[in-house]
Parts: sequence; structure tokens; C-alpha cells
Amino acid sequence: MKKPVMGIMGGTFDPIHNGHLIIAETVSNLYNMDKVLFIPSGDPPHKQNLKITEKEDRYEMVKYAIAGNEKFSISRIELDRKGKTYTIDTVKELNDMYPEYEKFFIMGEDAFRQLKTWKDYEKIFSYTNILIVTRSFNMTMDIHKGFDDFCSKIYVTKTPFIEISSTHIREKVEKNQSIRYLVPKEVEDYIKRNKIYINLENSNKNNLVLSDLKNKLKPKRYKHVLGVIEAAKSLSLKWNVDQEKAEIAALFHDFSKNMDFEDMTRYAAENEITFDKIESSNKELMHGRIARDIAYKKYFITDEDILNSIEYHTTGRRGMSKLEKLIFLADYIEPNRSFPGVDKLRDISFKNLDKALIDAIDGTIEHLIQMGEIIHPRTLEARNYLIEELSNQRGG
Ligand code: DGI
Ligand code: FE
Ligand code: FE
Repeated sequence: MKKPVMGIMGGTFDPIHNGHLIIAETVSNLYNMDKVLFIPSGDPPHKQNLKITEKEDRYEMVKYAIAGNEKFSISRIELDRKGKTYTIDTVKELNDMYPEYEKFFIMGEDAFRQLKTWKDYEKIFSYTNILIVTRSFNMTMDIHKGFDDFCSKIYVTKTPFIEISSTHIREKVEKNQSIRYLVPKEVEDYIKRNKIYINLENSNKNNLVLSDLKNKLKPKRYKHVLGVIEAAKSLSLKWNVDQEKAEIAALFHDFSKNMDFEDMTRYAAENEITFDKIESSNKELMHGRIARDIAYKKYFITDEDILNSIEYHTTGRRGMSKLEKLIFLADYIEPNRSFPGVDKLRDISFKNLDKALIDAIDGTIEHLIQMGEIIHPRTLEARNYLIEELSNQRGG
């Protein structure tokens, strides 16, 4: 009886695209494959220097891409392997798992030409055939050269020439261009939903704000804002807060920081912003409120929670939302801050949000006392409220 046939499609799949799927479908038909196994790579030794997307995201994208094709399936063997992953380990493991199958390890021509640099490449042939996919047979005339002992294990197949590359797709997403028809719809949705390949410096919407900020702020302050965005991003992941909201609030929080006192007073008058007596004599206590107004009026940010986080980032207030807390803290612990104790506070920020916030507010208050400054009641209310809450949590 004929052995069942299996194709092995390894790859980074960052992201998987229609080119991969068309190749898999083509060879699976040509070779009467019963199964094509997609194996997203773990930590590929050949791509050490490149930044690779979180493996679980790559796994999910492949899963979505192959759903609905009963011959296609996915394996975690490389993702779950500790340390570097080598193809030799993978094909050996597959041979143990599926001894009854005739196997074809599918690879592109360029990769095949590198094969001799792979770990134990000769042994690979004892576990599987290799199936080289190429755009044109002319280019592969000499492909067996140097592989005399393994000729019978090397197959070459022409597949449709589809010029789609993962790199190209990542660039398109970064530039906010469409990737429709390049990847399956479900993969496109996954990328959008999880904001994969969007890097803040490059994404269009925030880019506009950033370039405005760069003009308005002194270089050091601009750097601070980038730091707060970074800190807000990691805190939002840790504390399950909407990452996009956190980034936007961080982006705007010090928007008016380098305005001078007269401009702030004028802006407030023109925009019907009222300040209490303590605030109206201190530009530090005004910059958050004005930044809120600019974000709302000039950049159409309407989310109340984002706007409050911008407004109250300096003093805090009673009953702060999680996002407000997070922005206050991100401002305090961002990577460019270097006051004594900042590392300890960073540590606490990822363990106990309220505790970290109290410590940060205490730090501010101590600083204000030393400077002989007036403490705004909101700063005190924020602290008292948090302490009450924390003791209620402990008591209840
Ligand atoms: O804008 P940043 O420098 O990134 O940080 P921030 O907005 O938290 O603080 C700005 C300044 O405002 C800082 O020097 C501390 C000061 N500040 C914070 N709370 C109070 C305050 N100043 C007074 N007078 N009263 C407060 O309650
Ligand atoms: Fe500020
Ligand atoms: Fe700030």
C-alpha cells in the first residue's frame, strides 16, 4: 500500500501570507499530499539579529490562515522547543511522530542554496525528502550540484510566481496601506485587531502629533514624551488597559509643557478654561488642562478617559481611573527618569499599581515641601483616596 504523504512547511510566518498558502496548496495537489504541516519557527538561528513578532501572534495568524483547509494543520514543535531551533531536530521529531508518512520538507530555492550552512544538514535527508519550490526550472538546473549522495531525495517543483513577501506586508501595515488580498481576511483582521507591525513612530495618525510635538517641545521634553509612551505601553500590557488609549494619553500629556505662562493664560481665557486660585498662578498646574483642550479641539480626541488622564496627570485626583493612574505613573517612571529610588518604583509599578502610585505621589509631595511649594488639594485627595482604598481592600 502507498504510504501517506506529508508536506512540511516551516517558516517564520511573520506574517503568513497568500504566497505561502498558494505554494502549500500547489505542492499538496502535485504530490497528492494527505497532510501539510505548518511549523512556525521558534528562535531561528539564521535570523538572530532581526526583530521577530511574538511567537504566539505568529502562531495565531497561521491558525487563522489555514482554518477551513482540512489537509492543512499546524504544529507547535518549534515554538515550544527551548533554545535555538534547528531543522534537523524538527525533522527528526516529525519522523518519530509520523513514521508512516513519506515526507517532503518544502523550501524555497534561496534557502536551499544555504542548506550546507545548516546544522547536520546531511542527516536531514535521513528523515525527509526535500522539495524545492522555484519560479523557473532554468534557475535550478545546477541545484543538485554538491548533493550527489542525496539526489534521489531532492525534488524540484515549479509553483506560480507570486511576489508577496512578509517584509513587504509589514512595511505596508506600518505605513497604514492596505494588505487586502495579500493575506487571508482573518489574518488581516488579526493584524489590525492586535496592532501587529504598527510602530508608533511610523503609524500615520500618531506620527502627525509627534511631528507637531517635535516642533513645540524642547528636544529633552520630546524625548521624555517618547519615554512616557514606552512606559505607558508596557504598563498597559501589564495592567490590562487599552494600549492605544494609553499611548494617546501619553502622547498628549505634556503637549503644552513648553508654552509660557502668558500664552497659557491667554489660551485659557480664549477657550473658557477656568483655573482655581492655586492653579492660575502656576503654569505647572495648568499644562495638563490645556493639553486636554488641545487634544480635544485640535486632534479630535473625544474619549473622556483619555482626556481625563491628560488633564490630571500632574496632580492626580480622587477616584482616578486605571488609565489615569497608569499615565501618572508612566510620567514618573519613564526610562529617562533617573532620581534615586526610580528603579524600585519601576519594580513596584509592575507589582502593585496603587502602591506604586502612592509612592509616586508621596515623592511629589516631599519634593514640593522641600521647595516650599503649595500642594494642590487634588494631589492630597488623590493620595488620601488611594490609601483609603488600599486599606479597604486589605480590610475587606
Ligand atoms: O510635566 P512633567 O515634568 O513630566 O511632570 P508633571 O506634570 O507630573 O509635573 C510637573 C511639575 O508640577 C513638577 O515639578 C511637580 C509639580 N507639581 C505636581 N503636583 C503639584 C505640583 N506643583 C504644585 N505647586 N502643587 C502640586 O500639587
Ligand atoms: Fe506634565
Ligand atoms: Fe510629563
